[in-house]
Amino acid sequence: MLQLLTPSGDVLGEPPLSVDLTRRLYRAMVYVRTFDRKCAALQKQGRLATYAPFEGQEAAQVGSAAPLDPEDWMVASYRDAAAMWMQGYPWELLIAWRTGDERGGRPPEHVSVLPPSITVGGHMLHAVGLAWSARHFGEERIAITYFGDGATSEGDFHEAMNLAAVYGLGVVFFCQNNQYAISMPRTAQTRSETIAEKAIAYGMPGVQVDGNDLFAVFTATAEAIDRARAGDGPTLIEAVTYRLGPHTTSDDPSRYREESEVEQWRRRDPLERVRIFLSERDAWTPEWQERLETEASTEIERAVELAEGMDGLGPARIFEAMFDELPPHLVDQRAEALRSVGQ
Ligand SMILES: Cc1ncc(C[n+]2csc(CCOP(=O)(O)OP(=O)(O)O)c2C)c(N)n1
Repeated sequence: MLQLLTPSGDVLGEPPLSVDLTRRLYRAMVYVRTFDRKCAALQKQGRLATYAPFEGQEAAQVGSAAPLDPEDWMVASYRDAAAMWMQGYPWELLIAWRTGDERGGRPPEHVSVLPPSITVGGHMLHAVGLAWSARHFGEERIAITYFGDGATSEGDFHEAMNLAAVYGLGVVFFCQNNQYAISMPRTAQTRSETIAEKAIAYGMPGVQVDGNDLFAVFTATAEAIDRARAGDGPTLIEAVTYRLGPHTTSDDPSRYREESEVEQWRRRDPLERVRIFLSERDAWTPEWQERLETEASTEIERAVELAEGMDGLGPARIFEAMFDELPPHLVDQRAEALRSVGQ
């Protein structure tokens, strides 16, 4: 497993990133953690439908999205708001989507990110299609797709990996092995010793990295992106990490894992080791931390206001997208939905 920055903040070898870039990525990790905690709180207040937290996975998402070019495609899932934000998806749309507002699933024109997939694994094929299309149109852009350890059991994962390898497409398959697919532990998910080794069967490079290590994630992903852009085909990256929170806000993880395990992973906090690294180079102070947290909170609060301030669509909207002429049972359902809100 590739590790370049240990949990105690020691660098193994030369630091792959400048202090300045490390500071910028640390700032991004503080921002996404603020977003994550804010969303979990909003859900408790009934302001979000449900929420899938990513605390513990900040280095995996920020470190892998950082080396992308702005026009590179990103195809991710419900837990990947941090990576999506890094690639230009606005906070307010990430929030609106989580309130159940379909407009949150439509990124601005210039943002090369697909709406998040809830269907586990299905979206990896879309990334392959986008890379194929880029090749067809002679574009430089590559595609990265994010998925969990559980998604590797889906047929779609195998189809996507095989097609990308056979055609030598520019795809980075980025698996966040956060140890659980809801309550199913990684060890029960596959008999493979690692997820990275699955790459061998498809004839592509597979790399396992410490997913809580910003430097290792950045380095491995940057290499995979370079390879994809050079026309040398896809790569599978397994980022070994941990979901510190519940699967979603409606899950009780104490039913399937021990608190001691969570504590063990808290000691491998992806932000803490970068903080130590910066601190030892006089590039972090408590005042800067405080300022970052305040700025992040203000920015996210503003996004919440924007998301909540969007005009209400009303329940009739959900009946408008599919049919030109509604079938009779949906006419009845629409009437019932409108009655329920007094319209
Ligand atoms: C095709 C499909 N099957 C089942 C589900 C229900 N489901 C939602 S999340 C999840 C677990 C996914 O685990 P993993 O891929 O490891 O990602 P994580 O949630 O840990 O990020 C399941 C089974 C779904 N959304 N889609």
